[in-house]
Amino acid sequence: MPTRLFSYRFPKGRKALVLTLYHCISARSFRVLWMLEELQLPYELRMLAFPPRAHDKSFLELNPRGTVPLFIDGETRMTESAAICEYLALRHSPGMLNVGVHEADFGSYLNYLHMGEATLTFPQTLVLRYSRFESAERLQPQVAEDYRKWFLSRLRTLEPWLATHKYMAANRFSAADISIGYALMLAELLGFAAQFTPAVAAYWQRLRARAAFERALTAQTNAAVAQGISPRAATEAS
Ligand SMILES: N[C@@H](CCC(=O)N[C@@H](CS)C(=O)NCC(=O)O)C(=O)O
Repeated sequence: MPTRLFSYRFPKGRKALVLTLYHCISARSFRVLWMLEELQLPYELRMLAFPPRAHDKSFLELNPRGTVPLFIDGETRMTESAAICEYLALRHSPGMLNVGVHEADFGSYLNYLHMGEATLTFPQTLVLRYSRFESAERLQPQVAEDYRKWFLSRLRTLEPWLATHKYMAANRFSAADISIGYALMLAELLGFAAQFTPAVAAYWQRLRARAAFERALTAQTNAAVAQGISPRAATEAS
C-alpha cells in the first residue's frame, strides 16, 4: 500500500503511478523521501536496516551494490540520490523543484545538486566509516578527524553565497537545496552543526523548518516501526 495518496494527474500515457523507495533511516535516500514529500507524490516506502547488505541479503537481488536509495518507477530503477531528485523534479513536477535549462541559474542548480553528494556527503562517509562503522581494531581516528576538517572547509565555501541568498539557485527552494540540505542533516547527526558558519547555520534552520522535511522525518519513523525496523539512524548506533 502506498504510504500516502493524493489526487494526482499521471504523466501522459501512464495509467498508474507506484513510486517505490527503499530507504534506511536518515541515509542518503532521505533526499528522495524529502523530494516525494515536497512534491506530495504517492509513494511506497520500504525500510531496511543499515547496512542492507548485512541485514537483508534478498535486497542484493534488487540492487547488487546493496546501497540505498533504490528507487523504482515502473521500468525505471535508480540508485543515485541526486539523480533521483532531478528525475522526480523533471518528470513529476516540471518547474516546481528544478531550475530550467533556459534559466540563468541552470548551471548553478546542477552544480549544487551534485555538490551536495559528491563534495559534501562523501567526506562525511569517511568520518562515519573510520569513527563508527569499522570494527574497533580498524577504526582510524586521525582519518576521521582529517575528513571532518576537510568537510567543514568545503562547507565554509558556501558562506559568502548564503550570506546574501536564501537558497542555492534561482532565488527559490529547489532539489539543489534538498541535496545540500541532506549533507547538513548528516553533519548535524555527526555532531558538526556547532561548527557551521553563521549563514550556513541559518540556511540549515530554514530548510529543516519546512513542513515537508518534518513529514519525511515522521514518514520514515512510522514506516520503520510498522515494518519492524529500528527507527534510530545508524549514525546514532555507537
Ligand atoms: N552516491 C550514492 C551513494 C549511495 C550510498 O552509498 N548509500 C549508503 C547509505 S547513505 C549505503 O547504502 N551504504 C550501504 C553500504 O555501503 O553497504 C547516492 O547518492 O545515493
